[in-house]
Amino acid sequence: MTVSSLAQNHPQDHSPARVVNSSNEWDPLEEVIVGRLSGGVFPTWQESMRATMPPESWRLFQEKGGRPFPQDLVDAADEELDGLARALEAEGVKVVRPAPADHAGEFATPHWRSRGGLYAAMPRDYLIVVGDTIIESPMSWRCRQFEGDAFRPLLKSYFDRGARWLQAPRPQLTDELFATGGHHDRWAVTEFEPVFDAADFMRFGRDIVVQRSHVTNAFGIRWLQRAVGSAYRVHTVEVNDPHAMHIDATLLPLAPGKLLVNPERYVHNKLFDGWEIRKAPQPALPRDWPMFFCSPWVSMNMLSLDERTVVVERQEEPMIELLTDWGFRCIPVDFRHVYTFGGSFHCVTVDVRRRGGAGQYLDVG
Ligand code: DAV
Repeated sequence: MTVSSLAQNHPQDHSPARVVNSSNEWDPLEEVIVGRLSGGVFPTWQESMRATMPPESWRLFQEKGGRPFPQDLVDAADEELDGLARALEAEGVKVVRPAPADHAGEFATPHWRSRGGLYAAMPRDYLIVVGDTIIESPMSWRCRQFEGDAFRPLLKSYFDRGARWLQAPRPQLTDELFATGGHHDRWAVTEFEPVFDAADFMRFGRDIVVQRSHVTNAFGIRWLQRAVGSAYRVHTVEVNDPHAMHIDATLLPLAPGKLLVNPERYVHNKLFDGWEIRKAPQPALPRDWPMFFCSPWVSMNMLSLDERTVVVERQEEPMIELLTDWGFRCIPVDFRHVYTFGGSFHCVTVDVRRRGGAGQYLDVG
């Protein structure tokens, strides 16, 4: 590639080190956002949640929407989030956090109202970095409509320092979007308007893999493809997950050629021809652990610091064994109390900057 074609690719780039720069899940991590749980409230119920949330949570959300989570659980999870931040800093990674916020405020649009927001604990659900661009998602849970506010100071600061900053069209989230009441054959969202959660996408350099889910429709996937442009190619993959919401407890690339998969959900795909695929071990979490939002498979929801180093939950011993055997160095961090709120290390982070560019890693024929 000539110098002039590089310049055309990045006309806005005035300095060699871009403040936002990440195209995959494994290049050396330099800066990361770590979420925060304090001020979080139970989500306000909407019918489309039935498709993804554990049945024990349905009544809880219906009754407690907008009210604070139990303080002792919040404190325990926030302590673990602080512990993750310290572990990352000890590895030389710059950690930034959203400011503490109160998510209890009611809000309404001309079409619907929500008893409150949710939290700023899972920035991966909301933000995706593609190259030098950071994108805010059009999330389909009404209670999450203003979740991005907690991250605005960070986004403005990245913009000031040269990042490209996009927000997907604000979704209306009217009833037309939701295919509930037995009228949907597969997904809880229709094609009324573009919606997605950023966590349904997984980045492999110039190729981005996405799953359709109960929060991500084909319209949303088309929007993201056009927003990132032809330098990137978005591939929709099939997964075996009737409750699909977020791809990062289904497949996780840990290094070029090394893909960790959920043995219950992964469906063979020729995109990964030439990759070594290993199955995640059964999660080690006790069956009676409170899980408001997700399955115990967040055991495989991990964060890579580089091609050899993975942050892993301290008590997931079978996972630590598998990773060590596969040649990785494990950084064990306590995180079970965060699991309760719907995610682990990948969900609670956004890798803002990794050292490296957008290579080609997948077999796209
Ligand atoms: O396994 O319930 C969790 C993914 C969270 N981002 C699951 C999906």
